[in-house]
Amino acid sequence: MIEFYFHATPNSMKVAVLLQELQLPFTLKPIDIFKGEQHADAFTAINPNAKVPAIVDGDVTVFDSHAILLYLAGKHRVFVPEDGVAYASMLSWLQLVATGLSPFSGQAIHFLHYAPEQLPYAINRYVKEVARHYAVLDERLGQVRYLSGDSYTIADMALWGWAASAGYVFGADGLAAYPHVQRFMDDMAARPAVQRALDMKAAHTFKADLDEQSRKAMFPQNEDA
Ligand SMILES: N[C@@H](CCC(=O)N[C@@H](CS)C(=O)NCC(=O)O)C(=O)O
Repeated sequence: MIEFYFHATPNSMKVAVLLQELQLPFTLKPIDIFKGEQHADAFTAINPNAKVPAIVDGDVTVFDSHAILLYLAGKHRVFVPEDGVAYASMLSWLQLVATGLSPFSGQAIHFLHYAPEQLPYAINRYVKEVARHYAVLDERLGQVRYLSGDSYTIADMALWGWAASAGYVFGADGLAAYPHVQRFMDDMAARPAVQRALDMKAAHTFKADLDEQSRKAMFPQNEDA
């Protein structure tokens, strides 16, 4: 049975949706990154980069959310278009989320909510880059139902993971400036697998205080500053 190493974070939630869509049995292995559990030897043996998500599928270990999406969808031959043109499109959007939306959103949230001091330059840089990525995604989703065109793929699950947390970047306005992304999110919310993933998240309580223990665990580079 698949072991799913997870925290209630956008990158883990991408994988949670795929596992729920596949309806495969899996064992949930919560890793509380606020408590530093990502640095335990047992977990770094699975992901040497000490971050969630990761999975163990029999004798196969996969870490990094998009590697897991590609591995599971490829293995089960679903949520990946067979047509070459649509497949290339899916890869392009998947990677835009992997290398653009995901890290810029993560850094925007860091500088807005977690950094020990408010740095206007960093906040402006990252929030504007997140906004720019959403503008690109909004234009695309104004033309097609799903990122790769007509079919629902792992690229959509990847987008959902971060777009569900857009409020942490844009505040109360959320995705209001991106109506096509909002339409996409409404479609996603209607999927039973997405609701099951959200129920799974709600059923697990993780440490919430960003205290000294959490800062040391997640931002060890600040210890040297
Ligand atoms: N590129 C990785 C990023 C994973 C990542 O940043 N995970 C965060 C949670 S969303 C984490 O584990 N943070 C703990 C830490 O940095 O110590 C992926 O897509 O899986």
